[in-house]
Amino acid sequence: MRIDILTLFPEMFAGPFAESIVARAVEQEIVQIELHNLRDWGEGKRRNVDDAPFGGGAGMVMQPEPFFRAVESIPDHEQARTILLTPQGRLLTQQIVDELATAPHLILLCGHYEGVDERVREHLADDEISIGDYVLSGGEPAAIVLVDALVRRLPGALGSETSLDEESHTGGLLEYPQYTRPAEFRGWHVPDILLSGHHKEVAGWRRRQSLLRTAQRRPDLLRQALQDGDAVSEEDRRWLEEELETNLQDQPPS
Ligand code: 6GU
Repeated sequence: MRIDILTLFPEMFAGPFAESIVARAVEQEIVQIELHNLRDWGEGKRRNVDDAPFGGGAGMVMQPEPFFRAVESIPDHEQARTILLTPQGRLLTQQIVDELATAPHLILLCGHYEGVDERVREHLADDEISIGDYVLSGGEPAAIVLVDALVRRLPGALGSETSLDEESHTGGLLEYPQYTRPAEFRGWHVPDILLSGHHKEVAGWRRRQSLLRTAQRRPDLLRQALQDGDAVSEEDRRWLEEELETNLQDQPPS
């Protein structure tokens, strides 16, 4: 996969892309990441990239020209999927990540200041993504999040491919709790079942923990997983129903 990133602040990406999974994927040529400084495509001697909003108001708006010129400088940009990072975009989910991870070429447009001229959204971007319902100072941290989530879905990017299947959100449920040595830490014990060596029972416990956690913390995700059908088995469903009923009975009357 190739990812081109258009930004006024290319240096914001240096740290995050120099470490861990993303750095290794770049080294192994699983992903090619190209940063483009929008300032290089600014107009005039001052390389202007922003101006006051028409109609008045506070702050500056990023002009369309640098975005268009930068995109048009990218080889085969016509075949790429161009994504504007904006708090007005569709909310990023694992499903969207997995879908985007199949694209051979993405172009990420990072806005800043009060916003980006609407013509970028209308005539340059194919898609708009937000990473959550809060406001960032610019699209850069969102692009870093998106690249990280994408790269770890590319074949070969993770050490052991099996670790993908059991992650939180893959399969629509949160992950079960994990423990490592020591078996007792400051008086807190690891659940006995995990030390038992009974693989089938460990798997069953983990599945139930995963269901229970999702029910308690993210009922919205559980509802979706139950609707999706194949994410939750009939056995899971029966167990969870019984468990939640028992838990409700355990609550003191209010
Ligand atoms: Cl993509 N950009 C900005 N500026 N703020 C955000 C965001 C993006 N996603 C969530 N908040």
